[in-house]
Amino acid sequence: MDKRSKIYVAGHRGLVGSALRRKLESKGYANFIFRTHRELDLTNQQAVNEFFEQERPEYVFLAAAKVGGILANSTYPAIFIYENLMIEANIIHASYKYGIKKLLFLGSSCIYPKMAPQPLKEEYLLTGPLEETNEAYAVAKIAGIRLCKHYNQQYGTNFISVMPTNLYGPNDNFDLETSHVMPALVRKFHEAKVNNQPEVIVWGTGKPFREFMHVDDMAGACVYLMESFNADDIGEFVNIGVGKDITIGELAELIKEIVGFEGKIKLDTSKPDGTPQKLLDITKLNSLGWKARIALNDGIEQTYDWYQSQIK
Ligand code: GFB
Repeated sequence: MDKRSKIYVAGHRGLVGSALRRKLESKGYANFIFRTHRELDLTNQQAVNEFFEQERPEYVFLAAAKVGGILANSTYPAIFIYENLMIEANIIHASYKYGIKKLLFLGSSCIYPKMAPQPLKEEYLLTGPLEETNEAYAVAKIAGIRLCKHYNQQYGTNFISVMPTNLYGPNDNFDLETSHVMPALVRKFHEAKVNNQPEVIVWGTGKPFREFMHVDDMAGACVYLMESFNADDIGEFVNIGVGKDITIGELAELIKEIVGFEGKIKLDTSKPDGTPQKLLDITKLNSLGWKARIALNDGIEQTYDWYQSQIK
């Protein structure tokens, strides 16, 4: 990529897409194409083809996806599998058809088997059954990885896939029913503090482990990989994580402290735990020369500041 390259960031208003935009702009890239959901329905093949024909992007960051936390994933599996399959298939096929130079596809750490050994190495893909609460989303993301792999294989395209761990940061979804745990707990502890509530409800047993990465680190890794490597250098895909995880109980304690809530934490064990652990093995990423920089504590503080700035 050079600074004048025409870059399409699909999903530029979401958590990952907005971070990619910030990162690319800060590095001096200036020739972007963006479309809001309303302007372009990515599940519509004809609309996607017309958009590529008209705009002819050179580089594509495929950060558009139907995403959500554990409850949304398990409540709306048909929507999660359908929308994600359509978005991926349409953009990846159009990227091939209109001869783009390179594409980066974002998967998710939930693609790995539920009971795979930890940390999760890239080669564990498709070696066992998936976690039930997000199987629909995971199957769609696995299809995306394989679309990239097989288009590269058959058509000689240059489509890279990355598997991020659980991400958080500005522009996340803070809706309590559909969000991931990090934004949900930031909001719950904040509201409990300002309303002087005695307790905050945390779903599940608090025992599952999760690995959290600030989305600015994620965007840094994606831009670094797009600038420096081709699909042949990377292999089928590369994990993007920080190499450390904590339990949901520990996360709740940490957010409680950062927000300054003084009440109690109450577990709601009627809610699902999801997968017990999904710590990524980041040996490959490190060997490609990249490491995360943002400490969890600092990332949560920054996210909490951002959240407060939005609700004023
Ligand atoms: O982040 P999360 O919704 O999704 O939940 P996953 C992580 C853990 O936090 C689960 C617990 O054990 C939840 O039960 N948790 C505790 C909460 N309190 C809350 C709360 O208030 N809200 C939420 N949402 N969780 C997702 C997948 O799995 O990971 C997606 O659903 C995606 O497909 C994403 O892959 C990265 O980490 O379990």
